[in-house]
This record gives sequence, C-alpha cells and structure tokens, in this order.
Amino acid sequence: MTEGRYRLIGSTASPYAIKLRALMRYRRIPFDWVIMTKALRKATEHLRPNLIPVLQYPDGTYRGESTTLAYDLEMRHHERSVIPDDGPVAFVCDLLEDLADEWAVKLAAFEPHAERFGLIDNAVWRGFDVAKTNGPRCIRASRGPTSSSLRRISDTHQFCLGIR
Ligand SMILES: N[C@@H](CCC(=O)N[C@@H](CS)C(=O)NCC(=O)O)C(=O)O
Repeated sequence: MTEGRYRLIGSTASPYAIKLRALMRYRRIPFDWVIMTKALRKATEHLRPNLIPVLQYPDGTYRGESTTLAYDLEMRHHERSVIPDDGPVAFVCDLLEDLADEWAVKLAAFEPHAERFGLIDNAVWRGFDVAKTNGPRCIRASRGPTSSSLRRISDTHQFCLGIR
C-alpha cells in the first residue's frame, strides 16, 4: 500500500462506496480507489457486517460501515468538514444522512439503470426484496411531503443545509 494513503475498496455498483468516494474526493483526503477482489474479500472477511465499502487505513487496518467511516474521517481530518458547525443543523444533517442511507438505495432499485448495475439482485439477495415487498411504499415515500419539501429547497438553494 502507498505510504500515508487510504485505500477505498468498493465497487461502482455500490451506492455506499460511491458516497464515501465522493466524500473523500470533496474532502481532498488522498486515497486509492480499489475494486473488491477475491483476495481482498479474504483479507477483509473478519469485518462484521462484511459489506462494501471497506476502507483500508494508512496503518493497514480495514474498517467498514460508510457512515461510521465518514465520522471517523471527521475526527482524523479537519479541513473541508461536511458536518455543519451549528449543533441542531448538524443533528438534522445526521438524520438526513441516515434517512438517505436507509431509503435512497431502495429507491435506486427503481431507477432505469438499476437492473444493469445489479442493484435489484443485490437487494433481493440481501433479503430486502425491494421490488416485490417495499416497492409501492418506497415510491410513495419518495413522492411524500419530506421529499417534495427537500426538492423545493434544493430548487432555490444550492444546499439543503448550510451555505456551502
Ligand atoms: N450500512 C452499510 C451498507 C453497505 C452495503 O449494504 N453494501 C452493499 C453494496 S451497496 C454490499 O456490500 N452488498 C453485498 C456485497 O456486495 O457483497 C454502509 O453504509 O457501508
């Protein structure tokens, strides 16, 4: 591993990996993007839950769970933080992140390209069965009041929260 750099082990089919990649790019934290391989699966098999993405730290250790990783990176790097300074706004930011983590990926399964990227298969394999069980509920939620207010905000402001 290149000295002093992180290795973000993921897949372009994983929204969580892409989220963390976008975050690290925005925060200008040096990292190498690596696709998960059989050998890396073996090297990271001790992680629980054993999912993508995995971040290999500069000291060689592997860690998972994108949100926990994002918060850990906040502790380790201070430039270009993504956490609002204001406490209550930071709380709302955390809620939105959690909401998007739980639901946005399910909605992504309805995107025109979902099948091509294997999102539906992945979701069904993981036991979510998005398309059959939660489909109508996901669609209703995506058109509900929270999401339309967010859309209205984002039409007029560049960001839902904060000024940058
Ligand atoms: N809460 C986890 C969720 C990660 C997750 O569900 N990853 C999916 C890919 S999007 C996964 O690893 N699926 C099984 C696999 O690809 O082996 C996180 O935020 O990192």
